[in-house]
Amino acid sequence: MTRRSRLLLAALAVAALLWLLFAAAERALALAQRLLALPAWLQWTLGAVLLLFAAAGALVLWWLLRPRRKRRPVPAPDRDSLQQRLGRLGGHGADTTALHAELAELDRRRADARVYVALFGEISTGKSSLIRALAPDALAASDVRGGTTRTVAHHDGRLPDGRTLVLADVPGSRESGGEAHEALAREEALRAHAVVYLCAGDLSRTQMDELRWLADFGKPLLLALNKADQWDDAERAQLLSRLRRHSRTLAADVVAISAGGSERFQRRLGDGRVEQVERRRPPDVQPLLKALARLTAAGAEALEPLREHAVLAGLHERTGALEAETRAAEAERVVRKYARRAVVGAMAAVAPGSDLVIQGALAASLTRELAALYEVRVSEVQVEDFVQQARLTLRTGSSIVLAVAGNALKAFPGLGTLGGGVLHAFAYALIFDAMGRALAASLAERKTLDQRDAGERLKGLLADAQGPRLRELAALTVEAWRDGKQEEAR
Ligand SMILES: Nc1nc2c(ncn2[C@@H]2O[C@H](COP(=O)(O)OP(=O)(O)OP(=O)(O)O)[C@@H](O)[C@H]2O)c(=O)[nH]1
Ligand SMILES: [Mg+2]
Repeated sequence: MTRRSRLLLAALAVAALLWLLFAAAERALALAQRLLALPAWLQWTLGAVLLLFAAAGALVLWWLLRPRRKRRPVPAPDRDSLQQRLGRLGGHGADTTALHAELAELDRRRADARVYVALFGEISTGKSSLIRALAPDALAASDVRGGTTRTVAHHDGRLPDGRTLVLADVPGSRESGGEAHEALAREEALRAHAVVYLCAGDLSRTQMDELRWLADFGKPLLLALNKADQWDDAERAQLLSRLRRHSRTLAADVVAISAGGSERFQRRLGDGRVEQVERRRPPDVQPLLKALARLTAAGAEALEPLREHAVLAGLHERTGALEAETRAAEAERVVRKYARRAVVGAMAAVAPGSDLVIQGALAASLTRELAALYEVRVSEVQVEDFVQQARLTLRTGSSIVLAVAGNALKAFPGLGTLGGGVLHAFAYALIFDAMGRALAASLAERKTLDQRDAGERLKGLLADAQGPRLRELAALTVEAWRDGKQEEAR
C-alpha cells in the first residue's frame, strides 16, 4: 500500500469515528430529553438501572484488564557481596568448597555459551526415558522402580531446527529418604537456562509446590505430561486442560508426550522355556521439542541473566543456611565458655545461699557477646534490663534448678567427689547454659534482643533439663572445678 492510500484510509477512519461519536452524542441527548419528560419516579428507576449496568460493565472490564499479579522473584544478592560473605565464612572455619564450586560452574557455563535444559520431576515420571528419546546416544538407565537415577548426568540433544542443547537427567524428587538426591536435582534445575517439569497425571499439592518453587526463581518452565499413551484422546485433553489451568502463571507451555520407556514381560516358548523380553515403547516427543525450541529461541546469551539470577538466589539461600549453622556453632562455644566461668565464679563465692543470685557482670558480658555474634545492636540499658529480668525468672525458678542439680549429683558420680559447694557451681552451669541458649535462639530468630521472647525460652529451658545435656554440663563442671582448684593452688 502506498503512503498516499494509507493516509486516505486513515482520514476516512477518523471521519467515520467522528461521525459515530456525533451520532452517539445525539442519541444520548435525545434519550436524556425523553428521560426528563418522564415522571420523577420513573426517572429514578431508569437512572438506577443504568447505573447498575454501568457498574457491572466497569467490573467486567476491570476483571478482564486487571494487572496480573506478578510473582515476586526470590531475591538474589550481587556477586561481590556474596563473595564477601563466603570469605567471612571461610574465616570462621566453615567449609565453603561447594559454594565456591557453584560460582565456578556459573562462570564455566557462561563461557560455554550452550543452552542447558534440566528435566525435573518426581521419581518414575520418565525423565531418564525422555533423555533417551531426546538424546539417542544417551545410556540413561530407567526402571519401573523409583529412584533409579542417583546423580546428575548431561547429554547432548538436538532441536528440530538443528540447534543443540545440553540436557540434564537428574534424580527424581519425593523419594523417601532421598533428600540429598533431591537437593542435587534442585541445584541442577537452578543452573539450567530452562526446566522441563515432568508429571504423569494430575499435579499433586507437592508437585504444585515444586513448580512454584522453580517459577519463584524465575525459571523458564515447560510442563510435560508424560506417559500420554496411557490415556485415550478425551482423557488426555481433559488432563491437559486441567494442567494448563493449574500452571497458568507458572509454565510457558503444557504438552503431552510419551517418552517411551520400556516394558519387560515373560514369554513362554514352545519347548516350555520362559524367556524375559524387554520391549521399547515408541516415543512421541514432537510437541515438547517444538515448545523447547520456542522457549529457548533467544539463545544462551539472552537467557543467561535469568540463569545467573537463579543461581545467585540459590547460593544466597545456601550461604544463609551455612551462616546460621556457623553462628550456632560459635554461639555454642560462647555459651560453654560462660558456663565454665560461672562454675569458677560460684567456687569463689564466700557463702552461697539457697537463693541463686545470678552473677550479673558475667551475664551482661554473655549477653553482649551473643548480641555481637548475631550482629544485633544492644544498648547497656537493654543488657541491664535483660539481666534483671533473668534474675527475676531465676528467683522463682531457683528451687527447680537446685532440684535438677541435686539429682545430677546423684546421677553423675564424678560431681559428688568434688565436695562442698558443687551443688551451686553445677546450678550456675545449668543457669548460664539455659540463658545462653535461650538468648542465642531468640537473637537468631528475632534479629533483635526481645526480652519477652528470650525470657520465655529461658523459662522453658530451665524446666526442661534433659539427660544428654546434663551429662555434658556435668563433665564441664568437673573440668572447670578442677581447673579452678589448680588456679587457687597456684
Ligand atoms: N507407559 C509409559 N511408560 C513410560 C513412559 N516413559 C517412561 N515410562 C516408564 O516409567 C518408568 C520410569 O521411567 P524412568 O525413565 O526410569 O523415570 P525417571 O523419572 O528417570 O525415574 P527416577 O530416575 O527414579 O527419578 C519406567 O518403567 C518406564 O518404562 C511412557 O511414555 N509411557
Ligand atoms: Mg531417572
